[in-house]
Order: sequence, then structure tokens, then C-alpha cells
Amino acid sequence: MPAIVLHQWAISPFCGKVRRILEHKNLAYETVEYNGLRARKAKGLTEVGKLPVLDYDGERIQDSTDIANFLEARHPEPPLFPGDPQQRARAHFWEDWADESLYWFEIYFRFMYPEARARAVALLAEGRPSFERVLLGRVIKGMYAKKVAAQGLGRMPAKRVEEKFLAHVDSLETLLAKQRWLVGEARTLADISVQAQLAEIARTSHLAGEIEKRPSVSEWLARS
Ligand SMILES: N[C@@H](CCC(=O)N[C@@H](CS)C(=O)NCC(=O)O)C(=O)O
Repeated sequence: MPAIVLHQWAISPFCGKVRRILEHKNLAYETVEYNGLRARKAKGLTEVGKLPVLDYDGERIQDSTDIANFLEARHPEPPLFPGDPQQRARAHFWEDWADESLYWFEIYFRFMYPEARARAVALLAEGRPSFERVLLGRVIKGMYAKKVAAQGLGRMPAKRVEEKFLAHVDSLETLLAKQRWLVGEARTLADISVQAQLAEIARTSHLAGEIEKRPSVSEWLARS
């Protein structure tokens, strides 16, 4: 078995995506956590400075999409992608939608609401001295407020952002009421990518209850 180490924040949706990929492929791995002030060390792991980062038998890969492709090449079974090229193209777009659009709803619902933010800060400070939790609490709000304002959601009323998100969840419900997986007949990177974002929204946001109310989405999310 290869030596695999995932450098992560446990509550990062992209790190959750990589854990799901590794579990899908039945690969054993260890994790290294970057909670609290250790977050600064994550910047030095790669040029990009983001997590997840995966160490695989001495090779270092960053970016969840690149990690997925890397692991697919080395461990083709069970596959992450459908064999049919058209379905593979659909899986590609689902992944990109999850990573580039749904992700911002996750950030917004986690960091723009005081109760969700307090839960996230507690999780991001787990295992660290208590002063780091206080520090994180102080810096995180402003940091993410700037990011969501630049992206756009941060300049909309919260009610509108919630409506837009629930329209996405309703569309997922419509699809999943008629099909077991997002693309084709088996679990693919499409399901993994969307599930990873929704699971993190459900972990810290009051919208968890709204997700639970959609039976097909809820059942598919639990079937991971
Ligand atoms: N496209 C990247 C996105 C990774 C990403 O944005 N990670 C966040 C944590 S959820 C991060 O490292 N943020 C710290 C930063 O941007 O400096 C992937 O798929 O891995």
C-alpha cells in the first residue's frame, strides 16, 4: 500500500472531498491538521498555499481536482469517472459547479452568520490553546466578509442568498428523485464534489434543516 498523508482542515469542503475520494478508492491514509495558528504552516506546503495537499509515496499534489486525477491514474478501480465520454463531460461540469459556485454558498453560510461562525471557529481551533480560538474568532469574520463581497454573494441580502441556494437544492431534489446518482449508474466525482460542499453547509449552517427536508437529497447525502 502507498504511504498517503492528507494535509487538511477537517472542516474544509475540499479536504472533505479528498477524504471521500480516498475512501471511494479504499485507500488507507493519515491526516495532518492545520488548526489554529498552525494554519500559517499550510501556506508553506506548496507554492499555491492552499489545502488540501496530498503526499503520496514522496510526491506532493495540491488541488482536489489534481488529486482526484492523480489517484484515478494510479488506482483506476473503483473509478471516479464514468467510462462514457459524454457522461464524463457531465461529471466534469458538476465538479466545477460544486467547487466554484456551491463553495461560495458554503463560505457565506458558515462565516456570515454569527452562530455558524462560532461553531466553525470552535472546530478550527480544536486541539489548540484557547487563546488561538479567540484570535481566530477576531480575524475570520473580516477575512471572509472581504472574500464574499469580492465574489458577489456578500453584497446581496441574506434572504436572497438563501433563496438562490435553496433553488439549487430543489433542482438537486428534482434530479435525485428520478436517479440514484448525478451522472450515470454509479457514484462518481460529481456526487463526491457536491456532497462534500453540502455536508459542510449542513455541519455548521442553520440551513441543515432545509437540506433534511428534501428526502432524495438527504438520502443521497447519507449514502456516501
Ligand atoms: N481549487 C482548490 C481550492 C482549495 C481551497 O480553496 N482551499 C481553502 C480551504 S477550504 C484554502 O486553502 N484557503 C486558504 C487560502 O486561500 O489561503 C481545490 O480544489 O483544492
